[in-house]
Amino acid sequence: MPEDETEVPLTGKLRDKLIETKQEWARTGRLLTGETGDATRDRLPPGQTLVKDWPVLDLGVQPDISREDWRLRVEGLVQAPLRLTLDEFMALPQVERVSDIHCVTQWSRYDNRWQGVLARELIGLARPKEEARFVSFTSYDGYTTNLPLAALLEDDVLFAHRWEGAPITRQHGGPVRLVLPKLYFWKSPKWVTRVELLREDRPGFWEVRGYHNNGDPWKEERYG
Ligand SMILES: Nc1nc2c(c(=O)[nH]1)N[C@H]1C(S)=C(S)[C@@H](COP(=O)(O)O)O[C@H]1N2
Ligand SMILES: [Mo]
Repeated sequence: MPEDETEVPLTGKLRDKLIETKQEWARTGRLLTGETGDATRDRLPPGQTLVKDWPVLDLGVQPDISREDWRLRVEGLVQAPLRLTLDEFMALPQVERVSDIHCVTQWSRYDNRWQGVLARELIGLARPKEEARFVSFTSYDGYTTNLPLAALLEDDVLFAHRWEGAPITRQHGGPVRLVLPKLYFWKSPKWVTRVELLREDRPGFWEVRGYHNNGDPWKEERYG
C-alpha cells in the first residue's frame, strides 16, 4: 500500500479557537502549580479539580463510523500486522478496569469503570519487532498522539468500548477509544483506528503545539 493511503486527514471543521486557546495556555504555563504530587499518598494530582460529570473534549469533529466500516490497524514495526473488524475486536479477551481520568485542562474524574481489550493483549497479537520503542496513534478525526511502547503495555491500559456498563458514546470516542489512566487524558485517543509501532518517537497533535511529550499528571507535565 502506498504510504499516503495510510494517512487519515484532519476532517471537517476544527475548533480553531479552542486549539489557539490551548496553545496559549502552553505558552503562558497556565495552571502550573510547581508542585510534584505523590501518587502513593494523594489521589488528586497537583492543580487538578475534581468533577462528577464527564466533560467532552476534542477538536470538534466527532466521526460517525458505521460498524461495518470501522477498522483497527496495528502496523509499523510488527511481525504480524493486524486489521481488525469490530466483530474481530470484540471477540478478543475482555477485561474490566476502574481508573481515574486526569485532563490537562484541570478536571479529574474518579472511578471510571471501563471494559475492553488490554492494549498489551492487542499489541502482543501483532508481535512487535525488537526495535519497536514508540507508538503513534491516529484517530478517525485525524487526531494523533504518541507514547513510549512500554507505557502502552501496562496492566491498566485498555482499548475500551464500554464505560459504566454501557457502550462508550460517540462523543466520548466510541466505538473504541484508548484509556491510559497514568497520563493526562490527551494521551488517550478517542475513535482510534491506527496504532503504528516505531523506532523513533513521533510527537502528535498536542505534543507539537506546546504540550509535554510525556504528560505525567503527578509531575505536572502539562507543557514542554
Ligand atoms: N481522536 C481524538 N482523541 C482525543 C481528543 C481529540 O480531540 N480527538 N482529545 C483528547 C483530549 S485533550 C482529552 S482531555 C480527552 C477527552 O476525552 P472525553 O471527551 O471523553 O472526556 O480525549 C483525548 N483524545
Ligand atoms: Mo485534554
